[in-house]
Amino acid sequence: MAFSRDLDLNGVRIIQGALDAEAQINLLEDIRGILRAAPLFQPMTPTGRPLSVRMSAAGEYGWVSDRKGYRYEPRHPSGNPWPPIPPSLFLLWEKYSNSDRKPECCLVNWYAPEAKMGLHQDNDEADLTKPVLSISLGDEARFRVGGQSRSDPTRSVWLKSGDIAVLQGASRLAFHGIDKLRPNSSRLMPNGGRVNLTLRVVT
Ligand code: MD6
Ligand code: FE
Repeated sequence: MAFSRDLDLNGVRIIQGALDAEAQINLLEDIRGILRAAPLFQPMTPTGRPLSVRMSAAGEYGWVSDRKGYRYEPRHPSGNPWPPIPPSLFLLWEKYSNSDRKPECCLVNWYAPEAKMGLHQDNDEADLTKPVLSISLGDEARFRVGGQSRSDPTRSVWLKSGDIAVLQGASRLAFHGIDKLRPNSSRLMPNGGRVNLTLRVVT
């Protein structure tokens, strides 16, 4: 907390060092709790290709992708409701989101060392004036941000464990993605990899 630093990447606010080592360890325990109730699954594009990240969620809604398309669902593919969003994450939302509404989804993205995420916009939510807050844990990842058109120029930054990014205002609809991970760059998780959490207002 003491040595955080703010950065602007094409309108995305990046708070480097938002979570200290202890907060990261505690948050990882919270995530393990979520994944016990709602195990990671492998999303598919509507054309049937697997995404390289594995996903789960907490909250009233989780984001899923399969042959039927991309959407929010009130249940895990198992049929069970998603577990609740842990209190620690509501606190981070209050601190960094400047939003009068609470998040209804905490999407959990798990990256194996070779996983990445192509440039995309997050626009499946009903109210695009509400921010999306993203928290990174584990191995460093190169995060790329452009503008509201796919062809707009992009800039990138390496997100480290404990960094937070906030897509808000004009950057809420910015194209963004993860180019690649830097393997073995964090000792938070024994076998490496990366977890990204995104908190969203869905309805
Ligand atoms: C990631 N992040 O950091 C991918 N989406 O693994 C996202 O796709 C993202 O960082 C919406 C808002 C913030 C994000
Ligand atoms: Fe996204």
